[in-house]
Amino acid sequence: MLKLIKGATVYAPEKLGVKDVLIAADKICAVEDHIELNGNVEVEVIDGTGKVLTPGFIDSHEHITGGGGEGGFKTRTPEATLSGLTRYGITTVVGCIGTDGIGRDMCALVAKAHALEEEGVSTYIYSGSYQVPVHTLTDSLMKDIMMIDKVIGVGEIAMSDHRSSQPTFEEMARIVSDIRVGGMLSGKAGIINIHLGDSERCMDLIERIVDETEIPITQFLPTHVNRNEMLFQKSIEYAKRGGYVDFTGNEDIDYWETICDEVRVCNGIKRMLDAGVDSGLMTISSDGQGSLPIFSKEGEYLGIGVGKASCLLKEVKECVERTNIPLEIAVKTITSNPADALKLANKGRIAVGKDADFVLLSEDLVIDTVIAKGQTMVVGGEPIVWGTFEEKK
Ligand code: FWO
Ligand code: ZN
Repeated sequence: MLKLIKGATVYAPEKLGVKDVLIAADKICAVEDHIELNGNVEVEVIDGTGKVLTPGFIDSHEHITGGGGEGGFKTRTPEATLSGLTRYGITTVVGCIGTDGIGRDMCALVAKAHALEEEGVSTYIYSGSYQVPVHTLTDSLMKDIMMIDKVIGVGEIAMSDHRSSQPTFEEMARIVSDIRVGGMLSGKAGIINIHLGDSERCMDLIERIVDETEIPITQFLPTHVNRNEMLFQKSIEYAKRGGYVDFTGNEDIDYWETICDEVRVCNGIKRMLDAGVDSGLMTISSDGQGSLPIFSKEGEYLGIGVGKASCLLKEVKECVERTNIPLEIAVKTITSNPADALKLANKGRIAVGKDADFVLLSEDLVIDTVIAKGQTMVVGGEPIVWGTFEEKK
């Protein structure tokens, strides 16, 4: 029940230097220069010498029940698996529903979130899908967030997209106020995760709500801000006002850069830092198991891919290696920043009392060990704990 990670360079995410970290059950109970136990209690020692230790990664936007469908039923994407999260360092995931708010429903989302929690990672969900009115589980959005423990917000609500419900200002203002107050009453973030599409309306509706109502800008978590240059430029100004902005990682940006003007995450984060955006406002999510459909300018379906959870670490690595962003800044985007935005008090940091979620990596950021809620899930980069029906490969 005791684990001692010795001698790793700890990024909490701020760089603490070489530390020993003691874990008791599922909690961090000490972070010191040296920890010696007197030998009369059993402890598993993990050698972190020469390695980097970070908090477990938080993926704030993943289609854990599967997504897709934009090309018809055969383009429904597969659901997430335990090892498909843990092998990429993800120990906390927020599940959402996207375009298909009928074939994917809230009961399945709650059930899948419980399944992954039982298998060993920490899970939360957004109520709803692209659609407005929101497809809730109970008869109201406030009731969903107040009465369903795993619900921490609403999303992904689509706007500025030919697949959205074309929500009005009034509809959006009501959704945000309901989720905010429902969150307040249940001690949760009450965040609205907004899907931004490719249209030139960008985040206009969000800015109108911030400007014309009492809703604070921190109530919003707009995602896909790097999906095109026009939207990205608007999101820099938005972030400078103090709003959170979520980048969608891309495992194959070298290809996507040839077919659209998606902004490579490491370049986008560098541009925002250079523009004076607070490094605590930027998050990266994977859109894992979500579809990556391609449409013509006329909105005609051309083809489809699937988002990959592996992109989180890949994008952080690119930040460090391609745009020289210090690791303690880059790793905030998938640890303390989403934890703060989503008000996950026990997540996102290596500190006494926090959940024992860790990623131990080589100095060139290749995953060695992943620990979730104090349980070792990955060793030597390979899962040792598998989902119920996963093929052990
Ligand atoms: C993005 C999720 C998109 C689903 O625009 O929103 O479709 O329901 O599974 N994915 N529609 C992907 C871009 C950011 C590249 C989703 C997807
Ligand atoms: Zn989306």
